[in-house]
Amino acid sequence: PPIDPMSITFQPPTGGMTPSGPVLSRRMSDLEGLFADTAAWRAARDEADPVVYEVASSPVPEAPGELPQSITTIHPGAVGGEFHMTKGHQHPNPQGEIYLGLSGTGGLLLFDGTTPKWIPMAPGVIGYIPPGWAHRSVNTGDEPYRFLAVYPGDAGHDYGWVLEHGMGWRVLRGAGEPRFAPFQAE
Ligand code: M6P
Ligand code: ZN
Repeated sequence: PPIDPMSITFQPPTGGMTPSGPVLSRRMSDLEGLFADTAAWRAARDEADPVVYEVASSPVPEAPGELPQSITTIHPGAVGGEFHMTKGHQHPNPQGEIYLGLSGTGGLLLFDGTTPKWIPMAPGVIGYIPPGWAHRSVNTGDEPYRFLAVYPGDAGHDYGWVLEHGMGWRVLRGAGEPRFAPFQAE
C-alpha cells in the first residue's frame, strides 16, 4: 500500500530517525571474509565482537517507486590496519543512490568490476553512486563517520558480488592520509 507524505527527524546524537523503521547493528562477527588480515579479524571478533556500524532506516518501505533513506554510523577503528567499513554491495536492479555526509570523516569506495574510485566524504558532501557501481563506506577518521543514504526502493542489496570481486582497493591507515592497496583475493 502507498504511504503518506511524511517528515522524518534526524537525531544528531545517535544517528537515529524519528519515526524510524528497522535499526540494524553489524558486529565484527558479521563481517567475515571482508578484512585482509583474517587473524586480526578473528582476534577482534573473539575478544569483544564490537559493533562496527549501525544502520537506522526510515519507515519508507523498500518497494518500487519509493525512495527509502537510511543513516549509517561507522565507528572508528581498523582491523590489521584496514579501516572499519561497511560490507558493501551491488544493486541487483542497477539504479543510482545518493549519500550525504553528516558527521566525521570517511569515504565512498566504488567499483564497477574494473576500476576502483574513491570519493572523500565529510559533512555536507554529496556522494553520487551511478547504477552498476558496487559501493562500500569507510571511516578514515577517529570519530564516528555518519552519512544519509537515499536509494530506490527496488534497487536491492547483493553482498555476494563484493565477496566474489572485492572492491578494487583496500583502505588502510597511512601516515596522515589513508593508504590504498590493491585488492587481492585472500
Ligand atoms: C547505506 C545504504 C544502505 C546500506 C547501508 C550499509 O545506508 O547504502 O542501503 O544497507 O549503507 O551498507 P551495507 O548494506 O553494504 O552493509
Ligand atoms: Zn546501495
